[in-house]
Amino acid sequence: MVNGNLYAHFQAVFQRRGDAPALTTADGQQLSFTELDQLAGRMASCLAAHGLVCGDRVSVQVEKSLSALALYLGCLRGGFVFHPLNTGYKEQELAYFLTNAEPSLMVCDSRDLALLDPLCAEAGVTTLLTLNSDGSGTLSDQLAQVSEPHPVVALPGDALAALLYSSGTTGQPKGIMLSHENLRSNAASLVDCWGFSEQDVLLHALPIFHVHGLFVALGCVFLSGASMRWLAGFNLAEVMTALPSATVMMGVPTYYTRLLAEPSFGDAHVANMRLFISGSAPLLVETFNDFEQRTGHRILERYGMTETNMNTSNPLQGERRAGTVGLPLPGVEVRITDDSDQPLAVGEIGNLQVRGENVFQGYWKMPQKTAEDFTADGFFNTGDKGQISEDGYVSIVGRAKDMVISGGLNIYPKEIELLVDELPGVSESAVIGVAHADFGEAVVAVVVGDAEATDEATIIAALKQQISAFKVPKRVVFVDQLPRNTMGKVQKNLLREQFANLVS
Ligand code: MLC
Ligand code: AMP
Repeated sequence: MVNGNLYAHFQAVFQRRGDAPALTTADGQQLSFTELDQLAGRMASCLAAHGLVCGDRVSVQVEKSLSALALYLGCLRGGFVFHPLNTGYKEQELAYFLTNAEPSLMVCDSRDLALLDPLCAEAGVTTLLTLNSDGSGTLSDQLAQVSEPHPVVALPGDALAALLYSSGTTGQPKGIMLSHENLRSNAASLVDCWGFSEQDVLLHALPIFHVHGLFVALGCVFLSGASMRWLAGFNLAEVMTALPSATVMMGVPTYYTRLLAEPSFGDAHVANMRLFISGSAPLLVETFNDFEQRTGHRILERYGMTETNMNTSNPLQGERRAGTVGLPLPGVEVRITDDSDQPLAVGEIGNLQVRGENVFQGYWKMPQKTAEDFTADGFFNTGDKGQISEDGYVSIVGRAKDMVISGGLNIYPKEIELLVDELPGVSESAVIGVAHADFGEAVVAVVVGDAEATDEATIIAALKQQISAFKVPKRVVFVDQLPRNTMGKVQKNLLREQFANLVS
């Protein structure tokens, strides 16, 4: 029987590629495929030594590094469920994730130990280890003592590989259960569709706590045997230095607008590139056009989400149509329906639903919520509003869910409104997204309150204490009252129009 463990598929490629370089960092460190395989094996042994068994969660909030990558691979290899956390998350956010995911082990940066120690105790997490971006920490100390690689655990394909959280328009964040086969099948499709090969060098500047950098990027390279230029984050100077030695880049639209904003970016940087891929947020037609004009490359836009991995992609060969997210990937069914889940005619706008091996296993400990988001015939309702053209190209035209995407990160207004409403001097608030030249959308809080008792800076400072910086409104504006419809619902579209030019 074929081992359904995603790592077994990666390992077959690692063994084939042997001593070839798997990745090179900005400061010139290199790791071969064999070394990466050995590191993952020792990492899995190190985790198992803490008594972890298959299916146990490992929560990870660390900066991107080679060791962090090995931690992900070690979890897959040992059959432990990888639970990555955005490095920006603060106490309140972390407390919820740890209590809900119930990990057996957590890995954090040493600087956050004082914060995480009590949170782990509260959540019943028995082991807390540290891993710093320079490779130091208690996890690394223990790793240095391990010589025996852990075997690649045999698993069925539907075994859980990762747990990633997504907030919602109401209620608490939901844990999205992704299986080894969800990840493998989707990455295998992408390797095919995007033509990945051993000759490719992917510029990897994305964080590895979200689907894009973790499953899309790493899945494509590890299933194809491509190598990587491994950057700790999107630093414009480092990206420009690394680009000439890369053949493929993946990024959120902000990466492309930042490159375009740099006058010296041009032909010399893209001499070896064969493909620029964008996703996680809408790519403006203007960015697509400007990028083509500057570099001659038509950015390939694709569409996905945490629950489904990737659903559609513009073609490698064939027309990459600006403003669309392309065609359904092989094995992924995409349809547009009305609110009763009835398919709509070609060209009509409705709910975008998907079905296929890419779609997740359900929400962690929320069977009711899972049932609500699937139709009777097994389609997942994405919460995106879409349209499909006569020739099959999908466009995302809006969102049924109240969500802002800023620099490729999702922010749910409800979460911010609940916090703002609690602040002194605030009666009520509405949080919206408005156009932002760098982040695509920026979060703005529209507040009704006592301008004598509070002000913009006070509200922003208070929120910075409580939530990740990326969720904090870039601006807070005061109004006498919020516009409401006859049902009493705040008309956010009017606020978005009124404040459209507030930050751009
Ligand atoms: C950082 N800040 C942000 C932000 N990122 N604010 C809003 N939106 C963001 N995305 C905050 C910082 O904390 C800081 O706040 C201030 O804004 C300025 O920061 P910066 O130095 O300009 O930010 P930087 O570190 O350069 O990060 C920007 C970024 C990063 C765009 C490079 O956010 C990023 O890498 N985004 C990619 C996210 C991603 O991987 N998404 C994929 C999700 S998967 P202060 O207060 O400290 O000054 C998914 C599925 C799919 O969606 O389809 O792929
Ligand atoms: P996440 O919950 O972080 O996985 O975000 C997924 C959401 O990002 C999707 O439901 C879409 O709303 C949005 N998204 C991802 N890719 C694109 C894209 N290419 N164009 C428009 N929206 C996108």
